[in-house]
Amino acid sequence: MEKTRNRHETDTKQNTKRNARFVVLFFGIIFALTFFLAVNLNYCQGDSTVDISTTATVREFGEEPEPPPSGGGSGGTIIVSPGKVILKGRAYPNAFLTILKNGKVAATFFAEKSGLFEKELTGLSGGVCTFGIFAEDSDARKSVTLSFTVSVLAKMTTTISGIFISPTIALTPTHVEKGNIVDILGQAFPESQVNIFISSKETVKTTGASENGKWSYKLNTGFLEEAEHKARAKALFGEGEQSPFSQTLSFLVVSPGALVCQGADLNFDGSVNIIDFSILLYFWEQARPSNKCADINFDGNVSIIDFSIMMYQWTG
Ligand SMILES: [Ca+2]
Ligand SMILES: [Ca+2]
Repeated sequence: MEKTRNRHETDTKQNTKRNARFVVLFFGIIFALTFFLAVNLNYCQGDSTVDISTTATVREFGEEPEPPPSGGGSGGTIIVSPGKVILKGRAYPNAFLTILKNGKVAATFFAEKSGLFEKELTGLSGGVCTFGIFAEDSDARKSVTLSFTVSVLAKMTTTISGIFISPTIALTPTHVEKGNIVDILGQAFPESQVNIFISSKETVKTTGASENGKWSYKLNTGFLEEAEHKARAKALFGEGEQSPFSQTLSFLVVSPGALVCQGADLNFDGSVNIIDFSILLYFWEQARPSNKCADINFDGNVSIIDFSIMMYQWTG
């Protein structure tokens, strides 16, 4: 009986030892895998990286000294050496750039006159960070924000290069009679090619940015339907480098003469009243009415929408 109990205890001890060895081995493998991934993890991702050929490289600081311990740090505190991130790429001459780190402003600075920029962020604690960057041109127009997620490693320099800031864009006028010109303009990296994409009728127009980064295009609206259209641009430089799309702006093409209309005042007498209402009724539910002004919102039909605009502008 005693023997059996001893054997049982011996077995239990052996099992416990075996289990302990197994646990040590298991966590050893997990630790090794985690370390391996941490060292090799070096990637960029995020919505905006689809369109930019951004690359990230990581190197060790080398002989950089350890930072001094923070004031008052008690003994036994593990000092983690901060990491460093360098962002560089193309913007516009003297563009005002803002870098966001996890949604908060981390740095602001100006691009060079050449349009190139480079910014070093130091003292970053290790871990996965999402960086965003956008530019403001000399006329205070903003680019879209590019973002990328990178793994910042302690004592390492992560370089994110190949950032190509999207062009800025503006257009005027936003209401244009068919056949008239819409001026589309903005800034991009100097001497890059600028492709302007017009929709809903998918069309690409090409122009070039000058030495000072400015670009413009006079779009003749003769080929567009009388409707709302959108314009956005992207810059191309060198061999295949291209920026993401700019912001998207819209403009309305209306029929020739329609812009002389005075809203719901269909007879131009300065009031919106029963006379205008009777004109509206005359053209009620007509598509492209001969009196263009009766289609108050220029959507191609005289409908309840025009009536509601008239009620809103009603002066009596
Ligand atoms: Ca009137
Ligand atoms: Ca209408």
